[in-house]
Amino acid sequence: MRIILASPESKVWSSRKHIPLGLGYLAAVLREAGHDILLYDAAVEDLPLDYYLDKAEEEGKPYRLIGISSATPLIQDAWEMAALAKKRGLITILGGPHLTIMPAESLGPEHPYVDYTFKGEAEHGIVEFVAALEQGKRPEDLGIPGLNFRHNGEIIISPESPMIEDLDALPFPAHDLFKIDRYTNLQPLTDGLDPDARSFTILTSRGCPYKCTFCSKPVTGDTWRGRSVENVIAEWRWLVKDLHATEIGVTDDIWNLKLPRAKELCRRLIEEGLNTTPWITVHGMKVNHTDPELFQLMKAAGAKRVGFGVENGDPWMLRNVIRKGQTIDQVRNAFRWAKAADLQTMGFFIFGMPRDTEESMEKTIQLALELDPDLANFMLAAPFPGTKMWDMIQEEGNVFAHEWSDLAIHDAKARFTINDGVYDPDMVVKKWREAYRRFYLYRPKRVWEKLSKKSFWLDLPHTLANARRFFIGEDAQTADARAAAGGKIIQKVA
Ligand code: B12
Ligand code: SF4
Repeated sequence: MRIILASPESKVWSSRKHIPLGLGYLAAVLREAGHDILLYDAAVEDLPLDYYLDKAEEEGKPYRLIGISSATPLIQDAWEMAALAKKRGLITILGGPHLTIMPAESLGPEHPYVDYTFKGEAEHGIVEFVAALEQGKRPEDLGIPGLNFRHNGEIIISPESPMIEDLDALPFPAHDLFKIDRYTNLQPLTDGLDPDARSFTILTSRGCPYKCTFCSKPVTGDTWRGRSVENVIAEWRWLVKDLHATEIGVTDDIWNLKLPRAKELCRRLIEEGLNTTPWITVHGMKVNHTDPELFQLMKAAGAKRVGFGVENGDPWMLRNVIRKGQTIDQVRNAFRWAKAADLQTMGFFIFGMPRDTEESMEKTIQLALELDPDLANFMLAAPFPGTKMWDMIQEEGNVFAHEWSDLAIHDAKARFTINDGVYDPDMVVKKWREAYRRFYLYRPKRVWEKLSKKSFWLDLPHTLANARRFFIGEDAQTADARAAAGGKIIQKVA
C-alpha cells in the first residue's frame, strides 16, 4: 500500500528542525512489510501535500492512508492536515504523544476527518492495522491494542499498545527516507546555522524511571528499555559510514541510566573508529548517573557537548515540587567533571513551577551563573496533561490557554497561576527574562563570545529576533489576554 507518514508544520516557535524519529521507526517497519512510504515533514517541505497526492494519482498509484504524528502544542496543525487529506479521499490515523494522552478528543464530532487514533508505541500496531486495510478487513474488528475509533456513534478506546520490550528486534529507523539536507544542525542557537549539516538523531533507549513532576513522557513511559550496545553501534555505523552524518544527537530520555552500559557504548565507538563524527546529548543527561571517567570516555568517543537538566537552584523545590531525584552537589560535580574532560556544557533551567517564588528563582539564576555552562537554556514551565504539575494546577489554579498550542515550550508567557496567594505569574516572566539578561548580556565575557562568532554576523536577522524574544519580549500575556483565554482549557475526553 502507498502510505504517507506526516508531521505537520509547527506554528510553535523552534529554532531547529530535527527528523521525526518516531515516524522513521514506523516507516521502517512498514517498509519491511512491503509498503511504499513517503515521509512528509511539513517543517522542511517546499511542496504542499496536494502536490504528492496529485502526482501519485497521475501515476495511477494513489496514496490510501496518511498517518500523522503530533505532540500536544501541534494538534491543531495535525487536524488541519488530516482534514486536507480526508478531502482527498485518504484514510486518516493520528498518533504520537498527544494522541496517547487524549486518544478520544480527536475522534469527537468536531473532527470528522480523523478516522482513527493510536495510543503508545506503534511499530507492531501499525503493521497489523495496514495489513487489515490491505486485506479488506475492518481494523476495528481485530482488537489491535492502541487503536481507537468510532463505532455506532460511540468512541471506542482500546487498551494502550504494550511497550516494546526488545528494542533490538526493531529495524533501524528509515533514516535514508528523510530529506536530511533540509534539516538544521541540532543546536543552531548555539552553533549557528550550518547549511551543510547532515544531522541525524538516534535513540539508544526508551523510557525513564524518574518521575519529575513537569515531565510528559506518555509514549516512552516509566520503564527504561535499553538497546544492546552492539545494536546501537550498528545503527551509528550506518549513519556515519553510509549516510555521512556530520553530527549525531542522542535523544533518549536518559541514555546514561546504566553507567557501565554508557561507558561501554563510548568504548565501542572508539574501537570502531566512529569517534570522528561529533555527537551531543540533545535533551540532557542525568547528573546522578555520571562519574569523571564517563565524561573522559565520551570526549574520546567524539562527544562535543553535554546537557543536564538542572531545573531549579532551590533544594526544597528540587526535592518537594520537581522531585528530580538529584541534589545540587551532584549537579555541581557533573558540570565540573564534564568541563574537566573538555566537553562543552549546557544547563536546562525551568522558571515558574508551582511554589516558585522570587527567592527560589533568584537561586536558580545564581546557580546558572555559578555553573557557567556554555549554554543556559531558561524555560518557562509548561503544564502538559498527564503530568503531576498539570493535576496540581487543575486542583489549585488556572491554566491561561484556550488552545493546545498555547502550551508550547519557549513561548514567552506564563501559562498558569496557582491560587495560593504567593505564586505570581508576572514575577515568573520577569525573573525568566532577568535570567537571560544576567546570564548573556550583563557579563562582558559572554557578550564577547557571541560577537566573536562568525555565525552571529552571518545570521544577524535571526539572532536579533531571538534576542528580542528572550531579552525584551512582546508582553502579549497581559491580564486581559489571560482573561480572554478563559482560565482553563476544557478537557473534553481523556
Ligand atoms: C527528539 C524530540 C524532539 C525533536 C524532534 C521532534 C520529533 N518530531 O521527533 C525536537 C527538538 C524538534 C522537538 C520539538 C518539540 N517537542 Co519534542 N521531544 C523529543 C523527544 C526527546 C524524543 C522524541 C522521540 O524520538 N521519541 C521516541 C519515538 C519512538 O516515539 P514517538 O516519536 O512518540 O513515536 C512513537 C509513538 O508516539 C507512535 N507514533 C508517533 N507518531 C505516530 C503517528 C501515527 C499515525 C501512529 C499510528 C503512531 C505514531 O509510534 C512511534 C513509534 O513507537 C520527546 C521525548 C520522548 N521520550 O518521546 C520529546 C517530546 C515528544 N517533545 C515534546 C514537545 C512538547 C515538543 C515541542 C512541542 C516543544 C515546543 N516547541 O513546545 C516541539 C514540537 C515539534 C514537533 N514537530 O514535534 C513533548 C511532548 C509532550 C506532549 N504532551 O505532547 C515530549 C514528550 C518531551 C517532554 N517530556 O515534554 N522534540
Ligand atoms: S525530566 Fe528527564 S529525568 Fe525527569 S522524568 Fe523526564 S526524562 Fe526522566
